[in-house]
Amino acid sequence: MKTLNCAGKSLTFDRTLVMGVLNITPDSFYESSRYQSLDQVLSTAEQMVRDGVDILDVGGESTRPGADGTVSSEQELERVVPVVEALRTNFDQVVSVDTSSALVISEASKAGAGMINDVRALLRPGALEAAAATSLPVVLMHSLVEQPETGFVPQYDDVVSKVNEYLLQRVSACETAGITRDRLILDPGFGGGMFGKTPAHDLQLLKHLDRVLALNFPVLAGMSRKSFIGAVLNKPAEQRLSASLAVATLAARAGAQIIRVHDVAETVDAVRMVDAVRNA
Ligand code: PT1
Repeated sequence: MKTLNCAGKSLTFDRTLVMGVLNITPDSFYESSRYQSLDQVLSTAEQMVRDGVDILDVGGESTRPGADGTVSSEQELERVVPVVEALRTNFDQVVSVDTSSALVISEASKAGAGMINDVRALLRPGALEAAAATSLPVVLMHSLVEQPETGFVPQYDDVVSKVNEYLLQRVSACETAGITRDRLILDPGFGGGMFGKTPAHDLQLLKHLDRVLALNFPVLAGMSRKSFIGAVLNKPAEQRLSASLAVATLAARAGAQIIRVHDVAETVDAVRMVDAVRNA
């Protein structure tokens, strides 16, 4: 059974793991996941822990559709580091840091983070080297956020092939930089235009998640309340919980090892049932 060493805490993939989203941005796409004070973040984290969360994912830069991505590394650092320290002190769960910044990677690691989660797959200057120096596990996500025209949606011949090709290129870059394969988790990057896909692409990626899993790395799926659900149901983010549980269930059933969500209690129940059926 594969186990990851996350700064002294271990994560074992013997059941589906749930990652809880802790936004410390004032402008997250899902209003009730926006936090301001450290106290608010800690009380949300405490509830997630009671609800069975495995990983607490701290993000200080919003990648939501329409957010202005102009948060400086210093500003991000100011938001993220105190939260990482407080979570590490108060809880046993692995703390993951959702960042693309080399500076934030280094400082969050010093503050006790156990995992790096980068929607830009360590493409920003210095990020590969900073991550290599930490010895932490890294989530590499597919997106086109570093392309010159963000928001441009490509016509994929086969979106799954393109995503897999990109992820394997980033795996190679990591290996060259000294990040061994056993530290890597792959994520196809559900998220519509923000991550270079249409809702149809997101649906194809979920339908064919087995092909991403066939690359033989642990897979993380982050679909909670995202716009492709809205595109199918024509409902706002506030009314996408049931559908988020449906897609989390499908991803867990396909074998995704980590599900990234806002609604921990409900998702833990859903994936526990998937695991129970798998083990029956
Ligand atoms: C994700 C992810 C993430 N998503 C990982 N990290 C976000 N590893 C932040 C929408 O379409 O999937 N995997 N960090 C949040 N980004 C988005 C993108 C939120 C699109 C919402 C949408 O609504």
